[in-house]
Amino acid sequence: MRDAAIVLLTLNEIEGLRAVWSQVPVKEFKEVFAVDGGSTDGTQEFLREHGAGVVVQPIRGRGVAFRCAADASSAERLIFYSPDGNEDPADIVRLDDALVAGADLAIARRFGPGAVNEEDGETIRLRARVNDTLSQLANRLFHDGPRVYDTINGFRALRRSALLELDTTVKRFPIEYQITIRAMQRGWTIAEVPTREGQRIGGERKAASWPVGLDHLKVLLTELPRSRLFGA
Ligand SMILES: Nc1nc2c(ncn2[C@@H]2O[C@H](COP(=O)(O)OP(=O)(O)OP(=O)(O)O)[C@@H](O)[C@H]2O)c(=O)[nH]1
Ligand SMILES: [Mg+2]
Repeated sequence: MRDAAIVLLTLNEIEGLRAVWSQVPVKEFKEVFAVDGGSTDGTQEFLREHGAGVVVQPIRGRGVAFRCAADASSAERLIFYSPDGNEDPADIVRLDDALVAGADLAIARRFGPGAVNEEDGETIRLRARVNDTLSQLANRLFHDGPRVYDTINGFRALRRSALLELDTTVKRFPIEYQITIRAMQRGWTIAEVPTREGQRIGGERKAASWPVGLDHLKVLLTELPRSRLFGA
């Protein structure tokens, strides 16, 4: 049994959840619970029926959800998994293995050698370009180690104590970017696992592209005082 928790992040994901649940490796993990942003589509009921705990957030936002998870769990390691079809449940174990092997932060990367993201095959690939720009900036400004290809993906794992130590402030989507940048600032070991991103199954996207893109830039600016530009 792994001293780790699978943390499902859910906000009205009943269709995706039904599709992926049987592939989530629940038996191998000490804890499996969801942090839910206030679903009204049966997501919470499905989870409880299948033996998963449900922590309902006091206010919405993925950043808030990460903090709720750290407070609610007593496992050593946390693997964050969004059951909307984008993330391959087979990678849950791989991410935990990367932590056990010594990484401080493990990220499922949708870019770089051997990886596939949902825009591959399309011509414009706007989201991939924005992601690449954000990742290149983070690497140049904050990182000494090997290139991190996917600094913003939510499918990731870290020790609960590490998440608490990072003392994150972001309440909404760019929480992952802040976690990655703060890990880079501390010189932590970041491991990436190549993944195949699937298409969303049902439900609706919650991350509106432009506002979320700007929120990422705000995170970058907030973290800038601890960057190479200022001698860090
Ligand atoms: N707990 C919690 N989960 C959330 C919240 N907002 C979004 N999520 C979940 O976070 C995951 C990612 O959100 P998405 O809307 O799929 O964002 P995305 O993956 O960039 O968008 P798509 O590519 O369209 O799937 C999903 O499982 C959502 O249900 C929130 O406020 N609280
Ligand atoms: Mg998604």
